[in-house]
Amino acid sequence: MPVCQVMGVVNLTPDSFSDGGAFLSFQAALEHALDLAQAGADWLDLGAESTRPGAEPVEENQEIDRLLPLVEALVRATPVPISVDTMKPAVARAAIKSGARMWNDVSALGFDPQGPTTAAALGCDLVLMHMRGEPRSMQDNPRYDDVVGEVEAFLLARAAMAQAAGVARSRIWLDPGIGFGKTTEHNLALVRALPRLASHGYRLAFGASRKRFIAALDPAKPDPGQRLGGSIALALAAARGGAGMVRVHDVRETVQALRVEAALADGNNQAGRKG
Ligand code: HH2
Repeated sequence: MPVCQVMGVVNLTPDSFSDGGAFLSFQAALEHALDLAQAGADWLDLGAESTRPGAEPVEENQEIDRLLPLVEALVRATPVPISVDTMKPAVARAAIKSGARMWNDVSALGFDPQGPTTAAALGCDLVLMHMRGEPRSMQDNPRYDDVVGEVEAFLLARAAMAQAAGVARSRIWLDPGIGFGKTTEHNLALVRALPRLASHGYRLAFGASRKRFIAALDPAKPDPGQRLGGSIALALAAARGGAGMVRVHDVRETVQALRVEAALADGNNQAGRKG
């Protein structure tokens, strides 16, 4: 099985759905990020604007003020590369200048017309994620005729747009955007379709950790902190489906699950993941 990297989520937001407010202070966020690095994260994804359904937008300067001290401190404190989860080119630029190595854009360069040229100039890795609508309203009755075909066409079009602006194909990751304007059935269809999405030669990123549709599939309707089982099941399904990276909150447990999966798949427990 090919290597599936693990990206640890670090939210510097007061209102993220699973850990909102917990890591708002600089010190708490730094310690949390270093814990995730210690736990085996291949990437640390720092976000200062929540994208959960219904979330309110954050001003550009506020996002930069929240993020930059943490990017700078982490670049000094750990060799694990930093990703910045933002829709704003100016925020991505500031973070990359401070040492971050990936722009994770849930708007797939759709938020600001400067997005494609900024991404090309930065030369960093770039995650293009599918979202239907915008966070404030995206879960209001999302509809598709063919969710897999529409998400696939959108992602390929955004990748082509990025490449036309000068982003190297090898830098691009595509992400189906689990939970972003999708019902449980849509999410399940996209997980099943990962091999098809991976067939275009772009690397695939995938994020389902602790998301609401896990609770929708469990009669106990657990809170976000109690969705580890479903999160791991989805991370394994993603790895099997060809994802090159899973974005998760529970890094240690996910790394362990992926190691076991890789050992089973390859008959050699060094083959699937490093270490
Ligand atoms: N999901 C969230 C945020 N960013 N980025 C990518 N590439 N893929 C995802 O699935 C994805 C993402 C939502 O999760 P979280 O950051 O925990 O919550 P919030 O958006 O409330 O900060």
